[in-house]
Amino acid sequence: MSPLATRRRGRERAILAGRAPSRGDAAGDTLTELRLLAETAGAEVLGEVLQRRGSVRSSTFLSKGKIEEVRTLTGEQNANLLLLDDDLSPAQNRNLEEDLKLRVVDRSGLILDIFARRARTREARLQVELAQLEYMLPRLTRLWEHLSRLGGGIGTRGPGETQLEVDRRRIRERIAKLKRELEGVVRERRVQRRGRRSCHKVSLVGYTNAGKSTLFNALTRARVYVEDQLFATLDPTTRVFAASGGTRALLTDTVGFIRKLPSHLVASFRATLEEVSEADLLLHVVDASETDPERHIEAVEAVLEEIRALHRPRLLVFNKIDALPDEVAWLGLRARYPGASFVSAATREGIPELREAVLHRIEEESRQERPVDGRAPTA
Ligand SMILES: Nc1nc2c(ncn2[C@@H]2O[C@H](COP(=O)(O)OP(=O)(O)OP(=O)(O)O)[C@@H](O)[C@H]2O)c(=O)[nH]1
Ligand SMILES: [Mg+2]
Repeated sequence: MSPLATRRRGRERAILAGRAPSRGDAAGDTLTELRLLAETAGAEVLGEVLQRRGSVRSSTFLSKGKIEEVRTLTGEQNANLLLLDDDLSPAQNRNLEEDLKLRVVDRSGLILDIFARRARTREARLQVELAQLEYMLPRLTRLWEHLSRLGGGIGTRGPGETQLEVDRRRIRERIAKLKRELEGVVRERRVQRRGRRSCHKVSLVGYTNAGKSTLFNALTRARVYVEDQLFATLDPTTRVFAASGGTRALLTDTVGFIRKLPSHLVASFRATLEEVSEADLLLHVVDASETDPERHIEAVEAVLEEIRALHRPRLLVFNKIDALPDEVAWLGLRARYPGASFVSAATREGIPELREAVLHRIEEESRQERPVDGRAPTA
């Protein structure tokens, strides 16, 4: 089902394309994330093409000149895939593929593919399949329109259209079925959470690869999966992480966010993300060694807004301080984010202080908004 699944035998040979950085952006940084995504999806990156901002062509996204550049590179490198850093409309995707005679996968398609590879549990599989089908539905229409136009005339149009209708109906039926199953998952999770109502709930959120799972392990002594790849975690895991003087707190590790996370994914990961929107405190984990942490912070806040969790109490936690280049970088961050915590989940530096800060904060929050039994005030 995944866009890249058809050619998994050999490694995919990919060319990347994206928009050149606008003034003020770190140069050379633009396609770094796409390269990581491509590699996480198992592709080999053989070349890159950058298009000037503002020169997007509505029919193909890439300008004529850039299409020729891609064509040349593809020939030279014997590439079999073009990966776009942006999202394409179904029509742009098809036009580019036709013009280049090359498979084209956009940013959402690529992220969906990675999620599909990562999904292990029933819940994650249901959520990813739903997002994939929603993504496919409008593209399927285009595909059949395209085929019936190619064949043209008598004998092809009828069956083409009929087949399209059949396929669409089957996909819609499957979508409806997945939604029903996911409703069941949402209900199960709600029941589970009800059982934990007397505990304070803390959720880790942050950009993918920020070190959330490593920090989760450091705070709870659990051993969840940690990997230097994007979207290592898809399923939420919850553990007790602190109990002092009657304060019981649970910590949840969950899926990472990314710039332009496909909205189908956000919507279908509702069961997973409800953990976040109902947390008493969010620990927003940021990779301190990133060149532009603010960009990641903003991307995470955009997703929090989408899942209606931006209003939850939040604590900013800079992780990987061991990987900061020098003292100046460290002081710069401290000055810029005075309320934040600074830790290294790897060396455990700052972990005891973070634990204290979290406990202090949840006690403060609960004094403000709830009576002692842990339920929200009724009035
Ligand atoms: N140097 C350094 N590396 C770290 C630290 N914490 C995590 N890492 C590394 O960062 C990478 C990502 O860590 P994860 O804990 O999997 O990150 P995550 O935020 O859970 O990522 P996803 O689940 O993919 O969203 C791994 O290679 C970790 O070893 C740290 O404090 N210092
Ligand atoms: Mg993780």
